[in-house]
Amino acid sequence: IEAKYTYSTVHVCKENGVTKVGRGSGGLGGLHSSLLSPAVPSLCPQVRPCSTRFTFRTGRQVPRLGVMLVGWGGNNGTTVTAAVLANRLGLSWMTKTGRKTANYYGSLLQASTVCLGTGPSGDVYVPFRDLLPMVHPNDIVFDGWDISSLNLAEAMRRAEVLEWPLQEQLWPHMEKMKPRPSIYIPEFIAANQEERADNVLRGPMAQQVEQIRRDIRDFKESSGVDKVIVLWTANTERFCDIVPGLNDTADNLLRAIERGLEVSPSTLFAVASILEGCAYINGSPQNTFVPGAVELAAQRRVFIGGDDFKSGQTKLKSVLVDFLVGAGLKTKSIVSYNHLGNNDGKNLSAPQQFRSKEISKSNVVDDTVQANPVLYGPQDKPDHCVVIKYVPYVGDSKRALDEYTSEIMMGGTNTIVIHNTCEDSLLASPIILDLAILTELCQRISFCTEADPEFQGFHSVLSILAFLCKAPLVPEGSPVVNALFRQRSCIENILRYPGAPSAASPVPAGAPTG
Ligand code: NAI
Ligand code: DG6
Repeated sequence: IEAKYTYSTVHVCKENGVTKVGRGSGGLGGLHSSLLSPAVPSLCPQVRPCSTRFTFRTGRQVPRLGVMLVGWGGNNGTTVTAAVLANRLGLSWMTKTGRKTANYYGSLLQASTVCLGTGPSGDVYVPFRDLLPMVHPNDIVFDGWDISSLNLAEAMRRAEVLEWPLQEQLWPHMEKMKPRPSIYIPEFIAANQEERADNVLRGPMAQQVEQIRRDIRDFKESSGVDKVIVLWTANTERFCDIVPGLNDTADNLLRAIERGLEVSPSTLFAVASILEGCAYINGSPQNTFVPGAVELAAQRRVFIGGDDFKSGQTKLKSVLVDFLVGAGLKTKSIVSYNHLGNNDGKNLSAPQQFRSKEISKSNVVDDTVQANPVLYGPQDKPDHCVVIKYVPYVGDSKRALDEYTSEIMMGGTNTIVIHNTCEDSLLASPIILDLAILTELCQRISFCTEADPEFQGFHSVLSILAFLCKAPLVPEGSPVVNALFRQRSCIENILRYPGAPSAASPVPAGAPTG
């Protein structure tokens, strides 16, 4: 599909002498700065509308997609696998409130719509999934690794997420699935995880990475999938230090692996995936993407994305603070309290792993606050406190309590309190599917501009995934956008314009382009 699109922006030349690329009207959202020209020095303040003519090409051939999950035997890993199977098999099951049927609620691509335009009878909405040819989640083939050896049926029961009548129907399908042995370096996750680590690789670090690469190739061959995407949904790790000579460049990182120096399992998986040419997504908060891993992905032109699924409390925060500050109210304090009783909560009860999550949950309002110098001075930002407590009894049913206090007119205050309860893994699972499907689609999109007529793919750091991530990874020098609806516009526009047929290449009748 070939489509032309004119992206309109406003270049603002500030008095400090730096011209910044402004926001486009209905443009490419958070992706704009990775696609367009960098800052240009200038002396006089001026505002200048500009436009760039893009030509997008999207391959129509939807591949058979394989997704390998690191942490396959965890709550998210088992739940997403079970959900896809249940949808594929068209399962339904009884609960005390009636019969439930498998669905993909919570998936941006499968369960939300886009306004395509206006027709004779008003606005026309289409599902996101119909904008461009993309993988259907029912067709995804799963595989993966876990440090715990339980088969997926046993692991699903351990997770205590799905209703028992559904588990019974899924059991014969899931018990055949067994996680591959994984890389386990105990110091990166909580000590309380050791008891489940009975399925681990041994030997020198470089050999373990080689084994992961062999696993990827083996899965591809044995399952017959065309493409593999690897996604980390294993335990939250502690942050690792960025050390010159160790992980600051691709070469140094590869050398560190050869020498068995300090490299986290999530980074080792990233390196193995990139070397196999497979996109790698990090669903947890830790800094998997050390500079050496980012450089390696750029060198190999492999997509990477992350960090940390944006599922519940943070998703709401990235809407609410955008609303409050956008409405001219000065949010002064945000207190976010969580308690949960699943294995994620158990792992996060250790201080270093909690710290990783605290960082990714806390930075989510920074850009919104910085964007409003009327309310906030350069050093001024809301107090932001994040608490997570482990309460085994509540299992995967996470409770999140939030208090937002804002200064309103003439010294008044406004306090909003929110109580949010739901199964954490049922929020994360559709996000996992969207991350994989969007990433695969991006692998089939290329673009050029009049100034740069050679077709190229998106930047290897896939910032279009920001909607789905708490701490979006963006190309160096690009602004981080946390506000949820700006992030959604980015995806919408990226999908809308490459799918719009141009006069030069009309879409054949019946082509699934929307
Ligand atoms: P979980 O603890 O149930 O699952 C993690 C799995 O990873 C476990 O089965 C564990 O044995 C395995 N594991 C640990 N280290 C491993 C390694 N090196 N290699 C392979 N497997 C390994 O946790 P859950 O609830 O599935 O969450 C997974 C991750 O996703 C966590 O980091 C969590 O913070 C993150 N996350 C979860 C969200 C949610 O809504 N459920 C939202 C945002 C992030
Ligand atoms: C405690 O908050 C556990 C965490 O893993 C979160 O449940 C998870 O990161 C989801 O967080 P949020 O803020 O998107 O609901």
